[in-house]
Amino acid sequence: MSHKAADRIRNVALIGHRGCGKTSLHEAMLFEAGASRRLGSVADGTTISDQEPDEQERQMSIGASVAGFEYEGREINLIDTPGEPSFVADAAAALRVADSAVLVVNAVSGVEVQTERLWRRADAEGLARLVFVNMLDRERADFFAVLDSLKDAFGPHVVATEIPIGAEHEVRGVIDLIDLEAFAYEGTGPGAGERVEIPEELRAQAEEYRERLMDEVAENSDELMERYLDGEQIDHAEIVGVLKQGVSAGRIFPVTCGVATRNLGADRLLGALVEDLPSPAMRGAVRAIGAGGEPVEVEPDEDSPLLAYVFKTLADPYAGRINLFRVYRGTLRSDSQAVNSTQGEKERIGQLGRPVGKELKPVAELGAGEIGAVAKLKQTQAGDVLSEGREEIGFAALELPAPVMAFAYEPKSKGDEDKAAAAVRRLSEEDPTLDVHRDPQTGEQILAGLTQIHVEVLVDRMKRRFGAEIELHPPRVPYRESIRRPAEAHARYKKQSGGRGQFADCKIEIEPGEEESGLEFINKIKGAAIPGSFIPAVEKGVEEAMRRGTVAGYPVRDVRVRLVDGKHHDVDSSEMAFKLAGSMAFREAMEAADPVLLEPIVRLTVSCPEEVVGDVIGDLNSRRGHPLGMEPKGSATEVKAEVPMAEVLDYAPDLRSISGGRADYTVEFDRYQEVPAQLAERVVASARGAAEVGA
Ligand SMILES: Nc1nc2c(ncn2[C@@H]2O[C@H](COP(=O)(O)OP(=O)(O)OP(=O)(O)O)[C@@H](O)[C@H]2O)c(=O)[nH]1
Ligand SMILES: [Mg+2]
Repeated sequence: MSHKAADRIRNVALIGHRGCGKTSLHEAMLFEAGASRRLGSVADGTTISDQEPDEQERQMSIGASVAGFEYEGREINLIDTPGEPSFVADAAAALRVADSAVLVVNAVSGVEVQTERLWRRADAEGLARLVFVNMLDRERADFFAVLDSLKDAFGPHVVATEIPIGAEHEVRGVIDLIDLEAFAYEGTGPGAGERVEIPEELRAQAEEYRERLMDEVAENSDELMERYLDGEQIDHAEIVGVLKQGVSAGRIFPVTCGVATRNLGADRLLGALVEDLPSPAMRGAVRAIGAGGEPVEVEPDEDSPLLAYVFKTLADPYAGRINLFRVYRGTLRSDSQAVNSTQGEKERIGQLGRPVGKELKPVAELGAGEIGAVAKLKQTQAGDVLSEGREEIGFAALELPAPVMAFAYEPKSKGDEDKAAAAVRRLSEEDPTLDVHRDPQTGEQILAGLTQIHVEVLVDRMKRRFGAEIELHPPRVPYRESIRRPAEAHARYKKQSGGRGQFADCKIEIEPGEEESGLEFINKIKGAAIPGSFIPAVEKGVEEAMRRGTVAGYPVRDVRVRLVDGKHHDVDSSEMAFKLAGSMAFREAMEAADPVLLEPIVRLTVSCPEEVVGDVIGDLNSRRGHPLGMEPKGSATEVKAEVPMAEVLDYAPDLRSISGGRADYTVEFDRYQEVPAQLAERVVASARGAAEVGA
């Protein structure tokens, strides 16, 4: 097996709660490694990672950003990811193609909602992890309290490999616990860390924490454990060797620390990426899925047939579509051919590049373990597999929350429909959590995202990138109407205006039908009261009348209609006349059959921490919901309930505030149910109002 490149590579994702300093740390590491010449800042909008105008305006990362660079003879792909849950798709994609993750934590707030969720994702992908406690310079920063909260959240194998010197604005550097050496930082230039004496007052503490580290390391090697217990001196290389094995196997999670914006500690974190985190070769086979759904192991072998996974698609208005991918096996070359096995299409591969933020550095080839980009593929998009020949291998779909924040949209100016549709299509190529479709019930164009912020960003991007302006409004609730008891009606349509007249007469009986049956039309005419050729016209008339019910003008469903009698005229009867008579009869019968308004009921599944279950259920009750039950699901609790759709159109922001952002939900249509009388009055009044405005 050959791993020419795969030995040297580190694919590392920076993950963490919104605003913990990932982008700043990404910037500092690039600067420290010499991959950029200045230390950009989020506040000035000058970082390599957050290059999109909306990222700079909002001072937050929206998309994942890969920077490939050399450091100490290694090839590092450092992926900055968004912390905002609205953009979790990119964090999930980055964790899919990384071999390890650095979890960044704010030294003031410690473990937060998204910290835990992203940790679990990294765990599910089987990634090695380091923790970086950032913002040591902030007021009330407390490294040791955060260390405890990390242990509480992620278990006893979270262990400090460094501790800070000084605190809050007086933080000066760090003490390395492996070698018991201190480093002080002055200024923010590259290589700012300078070896100094361990401050006397910190010596005892440093030794105490070193012991904890050594206990943890020794647990990973019986041989080392013995010598350590015998009091033998163990050298750096040996400790690091065992530590790396433990880290790679997910048995140790080292905790480092620093101040990203002061470039304090970025150099040491780079060192830790190289020393403690696994290369693709060390990680070894990655799990994929075969044609029959069976697991397949993919070894990072450069000389085997190509297998690459596309993890992100960018819809650039100028450069067209750009795909970011990781090669898992074999080698992909510039100006070659590949097969998109997922879609069964051949693709011409043009110039390959290694991304550094928005720039692509051209390369001739990319081997197993490497991450790259390619522009202008015909079909390929995120989630697809590129291979040499056809391969029956895929990767599990990313687990992403459902887009539940739905709006109806239309272009701001009439005539811009095509432009808006094209923009929406392009954006949905790069965002698997965006759902756009036409609602068959209401006929509205629907755009659904994860949250309000998510949808705002999308609307903003449509305008900025594609010049398409749209307006949003809450989607209409697809109410329906039906009847509660049997009734009958007799209608006659008759016109005598000179020449040939119009005549049709029919008598119908109606009654509630089976659920989901729509219209069941039964012909009970005996003899030739109505000639057979006119019967379909009566049915058509009923059907047309059912499109707008008598309660509030919503479609009528689930009625059985029996045509029992009628009359015709040899000259004056026509299909048109029978259709009209059918409609008239239906409307009259419906009025007499105790008509009702129906509303869609959805099944809501909320996943939330146990502490907020009570509040979630209380809130659902106030929305006319019926809890169906709850059960533990992993570390969360799943609450299921039936709720009228009308009550959960604005559920996303409310659930967010009830749960402190720690809950998710999905909605699924269940059935139609009668609207309570009082509410029905309101719906009827507003439907009448709308009809008048429209008139
Ligand atoms: N004092 C201090 N401020 C920091 C530090 N690191 C980052 N910041 C500031 O904190 C804010 C958020 O930093 P970012 O680097 O954008 O955080 P992020 O984790 O990338 O945020 P998202 O992309 O939204 O998830 C910015 O204003 C930074 O300047 C630090 O170590 N100390
Ligand atoms: Mg960021």
